Amino acid sequence: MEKKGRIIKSISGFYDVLDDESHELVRTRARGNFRKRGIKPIVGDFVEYDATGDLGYLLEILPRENSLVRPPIANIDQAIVVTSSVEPNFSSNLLDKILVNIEHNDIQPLIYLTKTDLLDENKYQELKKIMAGYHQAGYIVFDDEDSYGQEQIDRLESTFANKVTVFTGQSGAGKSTLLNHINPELGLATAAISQTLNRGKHTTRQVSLFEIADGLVADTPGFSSLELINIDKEELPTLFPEFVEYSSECQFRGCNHVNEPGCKVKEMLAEGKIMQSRYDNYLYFLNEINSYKKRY
Ligand SMILES: Nc1nc2c(ncn2[C@@H]2O[C@H](COP(=O)(O)OP(=O)(O)OP(=O)(O)O)[C@@H](O)[C@H]2O)c(=O)[nH]1
Ligand SMILES: [Mg+2]
Ligand SMILES: [Zn+2]
Repeated sequence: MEKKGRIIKSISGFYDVLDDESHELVRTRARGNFRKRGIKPIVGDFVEYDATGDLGYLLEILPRENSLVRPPIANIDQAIVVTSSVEPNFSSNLLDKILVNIEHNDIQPLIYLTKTDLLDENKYQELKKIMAGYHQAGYIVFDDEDSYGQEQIDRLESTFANKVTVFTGQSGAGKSTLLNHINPELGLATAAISQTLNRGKHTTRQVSLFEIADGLVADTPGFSSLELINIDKEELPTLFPEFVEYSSECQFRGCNHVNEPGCKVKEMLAEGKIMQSRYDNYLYFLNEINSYKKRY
């Protein structure tokens, strides 16, 4: 009998489907015809499946609204960008790159700062100023001095209802730790970062979705570095929300905000309304995109 549901876990060729109606978890396999058609089911996919025997079979993957490659997950509404203040050290370049990739996929990013307990008061205030810049740029920011204080956790959880939320960010940033604070029963594995490399140990190995606060939430494997995937130089300025806010007032339509006269974005930069670090990273990414072009 044909049923509908959503893949919430994928392990070595099996897909666990949460049934739309019964709300039960059904283990399924993909039929060979998926491979022939070049389709690989991923977590988050809405599917039609057949569940007559012990093991169900996926029949159809419904069209995806969006999908990420790293981690492989589909139909995502928002991403919590877990960002450590130290260990690994805060990098505005990496944060902006993550944000750009998320914006490119039409997913709403939220910034969550961790490990503030490892900062002295001056360093925390410095970072707090930077976070205020992100807030002004249009992002929702969680940057309390107590990274896992109940009030902030509650505020984060209140954004989950009726959405799929992914936790993303650098390995070792604290994604699994944050999820364990949200629900201690998850008991997700966490591990201290390598002190010699100042890098996480890639503790989380697979994507799975949990039902939390009336939504679905995914822990994902962290990364050490990131590329700008499928983003061209015309799209890049549209992935900085604060540039978009002013670009209609640039003298030239399609202004790249680099050398054009009458550029409102550069004017706002000069006035301190746009963060210098964001603009610098924008130029840096433009360069990077140009160098990809030469390589391929
Ligand atoms: N002092 C301190 N340590 C933290 C904080 N958050 C996380 N940690 C520690 O940082 C280390 C890495 O945390 P994880 O939760 O494993 O990081 P992750 O982002 O899930 O890493 P991957 O699974 O590798 O992507 C663990 O030892 C945590 O205990 C924090 O706010 N303060
Ligand atoms: Mg983890
Ligand atoms: Zn401009």
